[in-house]
Amino acid sequence: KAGFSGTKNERMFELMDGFLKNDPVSLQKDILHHVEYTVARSRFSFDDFEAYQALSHSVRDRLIERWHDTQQHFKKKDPKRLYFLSLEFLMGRSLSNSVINLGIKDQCAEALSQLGFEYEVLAEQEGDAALGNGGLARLSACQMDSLATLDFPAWGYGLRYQYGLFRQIIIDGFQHEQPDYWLNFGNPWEIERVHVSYPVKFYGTVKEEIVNGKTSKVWIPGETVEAVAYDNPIPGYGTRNTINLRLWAAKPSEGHDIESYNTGDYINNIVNRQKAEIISNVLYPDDRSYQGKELRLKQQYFFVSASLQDIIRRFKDVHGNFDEFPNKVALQLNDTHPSISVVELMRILLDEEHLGWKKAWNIVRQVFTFTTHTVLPQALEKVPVDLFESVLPRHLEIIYDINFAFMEELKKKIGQDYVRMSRMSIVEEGAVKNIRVANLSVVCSHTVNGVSRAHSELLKTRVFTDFYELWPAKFQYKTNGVTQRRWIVVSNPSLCALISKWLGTDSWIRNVDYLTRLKEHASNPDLQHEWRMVKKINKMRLAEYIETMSGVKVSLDAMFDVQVKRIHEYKRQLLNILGVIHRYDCIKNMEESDRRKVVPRVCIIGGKAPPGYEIAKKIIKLCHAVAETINNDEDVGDLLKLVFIPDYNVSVAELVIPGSDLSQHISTAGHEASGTGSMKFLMNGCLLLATPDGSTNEIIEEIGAENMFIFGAKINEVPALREQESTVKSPIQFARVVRMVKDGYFGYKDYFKSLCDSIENGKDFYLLGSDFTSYLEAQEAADVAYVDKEKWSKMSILCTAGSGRFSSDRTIEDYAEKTWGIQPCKLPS
Ligand code: Z2T
Repeated sequence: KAGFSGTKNERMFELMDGFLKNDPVSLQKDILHHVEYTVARSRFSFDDFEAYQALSHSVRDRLIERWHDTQQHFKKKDPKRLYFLSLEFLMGRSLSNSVINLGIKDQCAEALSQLGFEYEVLAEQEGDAALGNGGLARLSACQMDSLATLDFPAWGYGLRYQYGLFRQIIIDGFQHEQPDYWLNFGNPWEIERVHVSYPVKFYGTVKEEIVNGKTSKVWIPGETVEAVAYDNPIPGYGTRNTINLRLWAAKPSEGHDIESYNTGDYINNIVNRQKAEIISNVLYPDDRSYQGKELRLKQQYFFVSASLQDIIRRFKDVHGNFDEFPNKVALQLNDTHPSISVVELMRILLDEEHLGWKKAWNIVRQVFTFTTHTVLPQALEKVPVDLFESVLPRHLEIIYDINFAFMEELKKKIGQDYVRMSRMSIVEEGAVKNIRVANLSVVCSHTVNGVSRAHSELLKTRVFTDFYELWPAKFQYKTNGVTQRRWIVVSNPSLCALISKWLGTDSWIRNVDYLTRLKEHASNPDLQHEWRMVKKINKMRLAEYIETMSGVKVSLDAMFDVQVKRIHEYKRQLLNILGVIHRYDCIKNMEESDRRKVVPRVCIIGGKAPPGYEIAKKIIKLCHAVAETINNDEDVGDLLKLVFIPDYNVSVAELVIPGSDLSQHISTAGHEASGTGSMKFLMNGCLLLATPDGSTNEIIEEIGAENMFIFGAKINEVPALREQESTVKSPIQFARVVRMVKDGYFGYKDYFKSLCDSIENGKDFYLLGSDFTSYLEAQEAADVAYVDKEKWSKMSILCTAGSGRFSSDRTIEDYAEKTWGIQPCKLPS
């Protein structure tokens, strides 16, 4: 007998002796406990991976404690909550991030070293959670970190893909795609909630029914799939607040078609039902082209439907009707991908809650906020009406009703301007009728955000001009930011320590404004010296990695010049490669004696091409072909190297960015909505070589153009340049390097023909030719600056010092105040 006679809760409190402790001995006990009972290995024999698992479970336990307290606290306070809906989250590794945010890294390292393990080695055992493509998805991850750190009552919702973004392998210089089996070795960072699940309906028909004397629509589905929740705790830094990222997985649904089991074909029935899981199988890897695929639409609706059911259940636990809904719920649409949720919420309010149209519509328009991430027309989702009708018949009806109401409203404001009305319509008429998802999102959201000032201008003047004229106040922007926790503290511990030492505080990790105080020391020779030492350490790490990955030995004295991001024509990796060819050509044609004056360079390119994007794949092959020639040319030696880093992802970025001297962000002006890579490089003291696109102009304002290498046409010059493009001859050096590729100097002459054609006079849509001369000038300016070590160090320090505005903390504070209307809800410590 336990010898206790109180209530159940009293007994619980008595048994609980506080939270898990974070001293090394307690951590060791926990690790060994998990080795034995979770990993089920003997404590006398477990390897690095098993140690990683045991450590992760120990860290996870601490996350769960905080998660419980945070959710309990939110429930008690019932604040307005933000629900962040995104089809993509690029979380990367969780262990390294969690130990930093929990503040237990040193304790973990000490605990492990006595057990014969090295923390850094274990952290590298973890594979990336790559449930996203690129900038948009990593932005979601950075924003979740800021939401947690700033104590906002927020939840993220997304899809738990069985396979994340494909793995890129390079064979003979060509990209091949392989599935990302990220769940095969288990995932200690998620908590499966077998009891949190909702049915999601597809297909079928719509019927009318009389309910309480009113006609009501009833959707009779043709298929039902179950959505099961997986919770991923997101810890804040320097706070106990730990928020939730809830990802949905598709499972066959039980009980909905008992009938089909009685047909006798038991085996086939099971096999068919298993197909439900396809919905959450795989992430679409084409980061900005939408071909109206049925599976994609089903993915979108699946996660939206489950999330809204979850959100409404939580709301109804506390509230008896929907009057308070807009005061308690903010729904953030991360691009158009989750936009079907506006229609789904309408459907729930109309068909299930039986609210009148006016009341429902009024609620919907108060809760949604929409952020768009692009200006590229091919990225604007359009869903064929036929597809919609088959998959979501009731939703199509509602879209028509929404559009009707919108058109009536429009007529009142602008009169009978049918041309303009047809431009603004949610339904696109034509040979194939389409739903314009972007228009739907703009009409139904109370705020439309761009991701940089320049992007917002383009939205107003080019993409949503008609809407801007109608509702100018709806259009805002929140310049993107990245989290300094992951991009300095986790990925660059040496720089982190150096910054804190010189500022005399580590407050900048929570309040990035402190970073500006580095400016006062930018010319201090001692700081400059230590700054260079840190860079050297990071360059050594990177050089080692390059050697193991590509076999190329690189000199640490060379300037590491890096372009890492998804491969796209508009991002102009081709411009970079042609610049490298030019540099190579110059070195080849130089007198021996002049070669001594050349500033040595290691040019590094990395990124994945969308699997179906042929030109992008050719750019990767060209990079390898050029590298092959240059790296094996004895005339060149250490003066120039070109390396391609395969399978670029978040954890590779954590290694590459701190080790770079210079980074390139060279999109044709007017194409990169914001760009966030540049901000990570900036934080790590890497100088930027960039076009005045996306967020770059705002970066110039913080850092000063004199501390950057800016070149190329401006956004407003691009349209005219494009017009003239066929009549203006491209510069002679440009023609020369293109000729070299065309003539087969790097082999694969026929294969590269179409690539060369794509930048030929008259077809050079992204204006490589027109920007080439100023690109080379900017590169030369970088060479000159690099030789002057003191000057370069000062510029580098000023980059970090001025990077504070590009913290996602600033972005999130801004969203919270101006778009979502939410307040912090901090756990008492
Ligand atoms: C993406 O990563 C971005 C835009 C997209 O438009 C799609 C994807 Cl997958 C639909 C990027 C932008 O290209 C980049 O400029 C921006 O910084 C990033 O989103 C985050 O806003």
